Amino acid sequence: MAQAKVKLIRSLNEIPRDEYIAPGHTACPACGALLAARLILKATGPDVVVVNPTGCLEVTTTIYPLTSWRVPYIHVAFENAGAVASGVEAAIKAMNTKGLMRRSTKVVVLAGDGGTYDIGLQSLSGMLERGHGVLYVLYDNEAYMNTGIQRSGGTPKFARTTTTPAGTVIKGKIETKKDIISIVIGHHIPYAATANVAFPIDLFNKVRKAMSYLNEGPAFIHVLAPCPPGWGFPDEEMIEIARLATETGYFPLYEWDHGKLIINPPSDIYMDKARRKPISEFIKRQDRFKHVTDVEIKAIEQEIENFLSYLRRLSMSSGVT
Ligand SMILES: Cc1ncc(C[n+]2csc(CCOP(=O)(O)OP(=O)(O)O)c2C)c(N)n1
Ligand SMILES: [Mg+2]
Repeated sequence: MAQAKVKLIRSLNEIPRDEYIAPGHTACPACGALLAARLILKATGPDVVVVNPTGCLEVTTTIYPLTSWRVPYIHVAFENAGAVASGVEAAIKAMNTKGLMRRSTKVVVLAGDGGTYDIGLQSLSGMLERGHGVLYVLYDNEAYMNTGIQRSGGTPKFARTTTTPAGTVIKGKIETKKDIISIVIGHHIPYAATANVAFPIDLFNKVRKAMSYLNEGPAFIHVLAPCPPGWGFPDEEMIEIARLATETGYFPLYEWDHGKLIINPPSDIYMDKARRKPISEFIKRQDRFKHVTDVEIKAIEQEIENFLSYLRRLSMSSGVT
């Protein structure tokens, strides 16, 4: 297994103070997506080209004629972030080969769940299949937030959105959240991981690690980015809610590093049901789950149990490639 060639950090003080997204953007207070993007760019540093499909992160940072981006930035259509990122990466390679530039500029996609689970999935798959050395970050606020909270393939079961109302016929979304990491690792890329804005050291280190692997191929990071207006909780509770997502097993932290699945702290201790917080602590604090009763809570609990045991099996059976 290739080892990450980077120094990993252990404390918040080691996260650089540099900001590559300028203030003055119009993101909501406590926007998980904006925080994710800030942290990610602190880890990549400025020698990157950001590719960002339409969504909240884009509309709040690029209001004509202004921009908050202090790094080169391309806004792309909803469906083609993977294709555009592939082109930019190939162009950088070609220009270096032809002696037109001598830089190791990296390409980073920052895409929402709608742009990744659903409409951009085809171009993401093409990018992964062709093996472009691009870091693709999915910031997951679990719905199409920018257009007013419609369900996506990343919306969890039972969540109420404007297209999955909760009433007498259905209780929010009927389908289960897509397992995007399993789809991604099906492309046998060097690195894929989950991360959460409430665990910034883990997130920072995963970005650094992913960047160090880009000479071998693509890397993918799935970041949970809660949305206070979309999920329905007070702004000041954003980090607490994000932390509960991991502490209840709802959003486990793990990484797929060269064919081996590793369950990261603190999720390793939450594999044990007795040490996990009850899922109701996460669910009951959000308006999108207001209609949920003990019956649905039991079903969610069972889904978590099933997914964690799948992860456990994968971590035991996965080997070194
Ligand atoms: C092809 C296409 N279909 C629909 C839209 C309208 N649209 C713009 S942003 C958006 C929602 C984006 O959702 P997501 O990717 O989850 O990002 P978020 O807004 O949640 O950050 C939609 C549906 C569009 N711009 N292009
Ligand atoms: Mg979204």
